[in-house]
Amino acid sequence: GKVRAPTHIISTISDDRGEEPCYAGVPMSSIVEQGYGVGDVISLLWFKRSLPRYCTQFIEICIMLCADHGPCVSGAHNTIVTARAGKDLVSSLVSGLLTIGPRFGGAIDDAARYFKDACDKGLTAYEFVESMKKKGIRVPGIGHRIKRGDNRDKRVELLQSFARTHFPAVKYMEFAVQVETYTLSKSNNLVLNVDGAIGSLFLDLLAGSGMFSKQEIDEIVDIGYLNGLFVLARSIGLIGHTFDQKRLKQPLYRHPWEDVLYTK
Ligand code: Q5B
Repeated sequence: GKVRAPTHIISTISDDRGEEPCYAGVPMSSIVEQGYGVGDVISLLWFKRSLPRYCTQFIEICIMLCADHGPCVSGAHNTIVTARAGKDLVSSLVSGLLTIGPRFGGAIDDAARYFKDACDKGLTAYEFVESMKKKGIRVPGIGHRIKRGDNRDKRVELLQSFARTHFPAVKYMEFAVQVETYTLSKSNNLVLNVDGAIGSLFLDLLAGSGMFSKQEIDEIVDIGYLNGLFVLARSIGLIGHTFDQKRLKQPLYRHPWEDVLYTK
C-alpha cells in the first residue's frame, strides 16, 4: 500500500486545498451565505467549533469595546511615536502591540486563571485578595490608571449588562464583583478593569455555554487564549493611530526636556 511520508507540520484549524478554503471544516461560501460575523470566525479558528449566537456576539462586543482607548495609553503612544519616526504600518502596529502585557491589556488570561482558581476553591473575595497580597502579586484584572470607584469603566458595565441578560450563569463575574467590592474598600482606584471583566465573563461563557468540556476549559485557560481578544481588538485602534499620524503629516516626536527629571 501507499506509505505516507511523515509531515513536518500538523494543522487542525483550516484547509485551503479544496475548491474553497474552510475554517474548522466550514467552507467560505457558508460563512458568507449564512451571514457569519467576526465572532463566528474567531470561534472556528480559535475554538474549532461554532458557538451560540450570544457567545459570538459577546466576542464581537469585546473586540469593539477594546478596539481603542485614546492616544495616551501605552500601546497607542508607542504606535504614534513609531509612525512619527517615519516607520511603516507593520512596524508602527507591532511597536504598540509589544506594550501589551501584565500591566496593560494583557492581564485577561491571568485574571481568568486566578479568578477561576479562587472561585473553584470556594475562597471568599477577602481570602483571595489577602492571599494574593501575601504572595506579593497584584490581582490581575483589578486597578486602573484613570478609572475610580466613582468613575467606573463604562466598558465593564456594558459587558456585565450583556452577560446578565444573555448568559445562563455569571458566577465568575459575581466573584470578580465581590473582589472589586473588597479592593475598592482598600483603595478607590482598585476597580474591576476591562481585562478583569473579560477574563471573568469568558470563564462564564466557557462554563455556561455547554460547548466545552472541563478539560477543554482548563486547556484554554492554561494556554492563555484570552489576551488574544485584546491583541486583536487593539490592533484595530493602533492601525487607526498609524493612519492618523500619517494623514496629519506629524513630524518626528521628541519628548520635551521640561517633562524629564534629570537627576544624579
Ligand atoms: N495596586 C493597572 O496601577 C495598574 C493593584 C494593587 C493589588 C492590584 C495596576 C495593575 C493589574 C494588572 C491589570 C489591566 C498598572 C489594566 C488596561 C487597558 C486599558 C488601559 C488604559 C485600555 C494601574 C498604587 C497602589 C499600590 C499598588 C496597589 C494597584 N493595582 N494592589 N492588586 N491589581 N493592575 N492591568 O494606577 O500600597 O501604594 O504600594 O497592575 O489588570 O490595561 O486605559 O489606560 O483600554 O487601554 O499605576 O484600560 O492596577 O497604581 O501602580 O501606583 O499602585 O495600588 O500595589 O499600593 P497604578 P500604582 P501601595 S486595564
